[in-house]
Amino acid sequence: MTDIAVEDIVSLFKVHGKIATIRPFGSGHINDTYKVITDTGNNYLLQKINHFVFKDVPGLMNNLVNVTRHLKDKLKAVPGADPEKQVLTLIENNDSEYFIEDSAGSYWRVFLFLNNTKSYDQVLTERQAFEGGRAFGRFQAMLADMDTKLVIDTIPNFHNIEFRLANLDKAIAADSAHRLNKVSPEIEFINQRRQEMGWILQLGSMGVLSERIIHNDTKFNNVLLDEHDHAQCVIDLDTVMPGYVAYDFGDAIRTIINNAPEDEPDLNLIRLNIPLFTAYTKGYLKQATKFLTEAEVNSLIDGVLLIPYMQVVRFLTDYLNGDIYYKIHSPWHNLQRTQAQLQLVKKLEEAKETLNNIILKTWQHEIQ
Ligand code: ADP
Ligand code: GN1
Ligand code: MG
Repeated sequence: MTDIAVEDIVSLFKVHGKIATIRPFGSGHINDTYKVITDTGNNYLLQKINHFVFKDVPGLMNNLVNVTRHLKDKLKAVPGADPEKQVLTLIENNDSEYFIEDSAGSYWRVFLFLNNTKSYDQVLTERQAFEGGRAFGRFQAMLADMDTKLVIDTIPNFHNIEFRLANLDKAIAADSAHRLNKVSPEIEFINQRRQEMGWILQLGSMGVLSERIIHNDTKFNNVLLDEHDHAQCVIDLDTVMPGYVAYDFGDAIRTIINNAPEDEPDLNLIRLNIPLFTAYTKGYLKQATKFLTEAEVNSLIDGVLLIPYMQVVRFLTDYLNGDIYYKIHSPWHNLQRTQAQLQLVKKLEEAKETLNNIILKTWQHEIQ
């Protein structure tokens, strides 16, 4: 699609000012994102929603309307808070709805661009990690009393490891891209851990853990920091739906504790940064201790192992399926991601006890 066509799309929304430039933005694996700069200083974020991934776009957009409304209402009651800057704002289209479908069947939406913010694919400082923890902890806290009927499952079974493993098994059986012969060690690694990784689901079915509305995609680049590195706004709300809090904790830690990018090709560079882990945990528990049960606190460490493992399963499944889900930058990108996340699981397994002690010590400190 050319720039002209993207401009036409923007003109279907109630944006203020004349468009100066539109350029691709961000490093997400799912949606297509553009920054729209206008001559008024009001900038916008245009997104083409990946409707192969999000099959019920009206349902998804209804979630976003309900979640952002709930968050803004909460913040209105907090002295000094700024709901316009701290929560995503959807822009209406000319028919006062929040998305459009173009003639090619693609779906588009527009958010207010939050100026002077930054998102990081990798965490650089303890301050950033602490702020990320605070942001996601507060996010969960603010959604704790939201009526679950107001959000649909935008991707059913999203973090259900049994479902993800069953999908992998289907991909192995089909071997549609003829890549199975390249991935025996990875499959063996996954198989050795199938049972233990079902622990959170088991705790759920035993009634020890309950689902809450969580974010479900807490990688660090889904929180915007301001120019002073204070957390400003949690973004990428497409997967906000019921799940266990350990999933959000684990997904955030996956990106924070790793000194290397998610797809690092040199496995020797994948090392754990414990100070960043500690800082995130402090920020998170500062906000979340007030609503977490003891069982949930005890489950956080399981999320730290489970979510990178689930990424191994998901990236490998996509590799075997011929790269139909995630955006890729090379034909081996999904294999590279698989191997990097697998290495991270190995490192996390070695450090499991140390990490859990940090979680429990931080929690003890918070409940005193
Ligand atoms: P994806 O689902 O593809 O990850 P995101 O919604 O996370 O898409 O957006 C991609 C990137 O765009 C983010 O990582 C962030 O850098 C930036 N971004 C998203 N929303 C905003 C916003 N409202 N203001 C400023 N930057 C944003
Ligand atoms: C995708 O959209 P993005 O890039 O924030 C994926 C997440 C994965 C992540 C891995 C809807 O997130 O579940 O954890 O890639 N989102 C979806 O980087 O599948
Ligand atoms: Mg994102």
